[in-house]
Amino acid sequence: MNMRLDVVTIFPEYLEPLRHALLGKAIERNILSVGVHNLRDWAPGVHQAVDDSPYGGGPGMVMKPQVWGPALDDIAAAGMDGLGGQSLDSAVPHLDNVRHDQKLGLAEESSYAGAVGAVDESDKPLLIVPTPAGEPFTQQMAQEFSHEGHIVFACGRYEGIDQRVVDDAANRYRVREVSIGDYVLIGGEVAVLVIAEAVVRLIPGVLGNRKSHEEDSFSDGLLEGPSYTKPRIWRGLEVPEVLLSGNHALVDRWRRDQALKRTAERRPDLLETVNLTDRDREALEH
Ligand code: 6GU
Repeated sequence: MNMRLDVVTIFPEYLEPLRHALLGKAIERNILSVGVHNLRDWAPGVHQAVDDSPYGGGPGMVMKPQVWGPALDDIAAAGMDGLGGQSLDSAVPHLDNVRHDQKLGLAEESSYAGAVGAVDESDKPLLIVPTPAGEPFTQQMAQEFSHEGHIVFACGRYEGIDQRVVDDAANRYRVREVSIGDYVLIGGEVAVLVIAEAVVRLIPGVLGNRKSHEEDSFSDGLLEGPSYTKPRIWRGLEVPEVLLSGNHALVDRWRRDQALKRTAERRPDLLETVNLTDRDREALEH
C-alpha cells in the first residue's frame, strides 16, 4: 500500500514542508512518495512565460494552457513511478495501486475489467486543482482521497489557470477543483500542504494511534471538546473532576456533552446534520 503525490508549481521551494514531520516520516517508511515539479520546465523559450493577459480584459494574468497541458500529460504518463529529477524522496519505492481498505472480491472485479481492456475511470490518477472557486475541502473528502494511489496537484497563481486545461485534463485524470476555505490565498501551494497533510495522516501506519482519527473533530460531525493532562492543578485551574473518576461511561458522556456545547457555540451549522439523542438535547439545554 502506497501513495504517490505529484505537485506542479512555479514555486517548488514552497512545498519543502512536505518533507518534514509527519509527511517526511511517511516518505521514509515508503508509505508515500512525493514529486515536486517546476512548471517552468515545460515553458518554451528563453523567457519561459507561464502566464498571459485574460481574454475579456480585467486585472491579473491567467496561466497558459500550452504550458500546463504538456506538464499534466507528462506527469499522467509517468504515473506512479514519477518523473526523474525533483523528487523529494531519495529512493523511489515500488508502488502499487491497491486501496488500503479494498476487499479481495472488489479487487478481483477491477482486475477483470483490466484484463478485457476496459478503461476503468478509477485507474485514472486524481487531479486536484486548488482554487478559492472550488468545492469546499472536508474531512470526508480527506477520507476519500486517503484511498487514492496517485494524486497530482496543479498549483495556480495569479488569477488562475486557463479553464481549458482543467476541462482537457479530464481525459487523463479524475479532476476536482477544491477550496480550503472562504478566503483568498495568493496561490494553491499552501492549500496543497493543507490537503496533503489532512489526507496522508489518514493512511494506516502514518499516525501511530489508529483510534486517534475516529475521535477527530468532524469525524462524528461534532467539534472535539477540551483535553487535559498533568498536573491536576495548574495556576489554580483544576482539571474537571469527572476525568479523574475512572468511570469510563461517565467520561464518555461528559466528553460528548462538551463536544455538543462547543459545537453549538462555535459551529451551530454542524448540529443540523448530526443525529441527536434525547440525552444530547438535554445536554444542549443546560
Ligand atoms: Cl485551494 N487556493 C487559493 N489560491 N486560494 C484559496 C484556496 C485555494 N482555498 C481558499 N482560498
